[in-house]
Amino acid sequence: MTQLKILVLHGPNLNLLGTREPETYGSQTLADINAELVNLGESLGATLSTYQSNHEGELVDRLHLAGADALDGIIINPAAYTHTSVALRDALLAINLPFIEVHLSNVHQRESFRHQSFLSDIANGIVAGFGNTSYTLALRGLVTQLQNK
Ligand code: CA2
Repeated sequence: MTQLKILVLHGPNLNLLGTREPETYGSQTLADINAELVNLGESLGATLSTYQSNHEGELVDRLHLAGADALDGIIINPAAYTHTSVALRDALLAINLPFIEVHLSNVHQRESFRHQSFLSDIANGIVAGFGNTSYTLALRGLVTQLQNK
């Protein structure tokens, strides 16, 4: 079986993971999370690339590259842009790649503005509320979906 190519995208402020608000977002750093995902990807037959930006347009640009590179799928924690970004929605629609929306926290237990997502209805799956494990669950789920295509 050929190696799957998956992009993991992290939105604004996630570069602060492990340095602030551990009660909400856990104590692992973004580098820890990425390393765990790359290792898990290897064992599942997937090559991962990871990218974080605090800027909406940079995330859109990275999605366009993913579309041009013929990646197999995307895992995205859009962070606050989940609740605001028509631009990310349009980019994901434009590249037409399967993606999983990930959240560390259970957004539905939090403020009502976090209950709305501009991405959920076009995602292949959503994982929220498991801390860092949300990402590994999303990776396992995406790889399973891609292998069963
Ligand atoms: O639960 C999630 O993963 C979120 O996507 C995180 C976003 C939030 O706006 C979404 O509603 C839910 C916020 C990310 C902020 O990350 C920080 C990490 C450490 C310290 C402070 C912020």
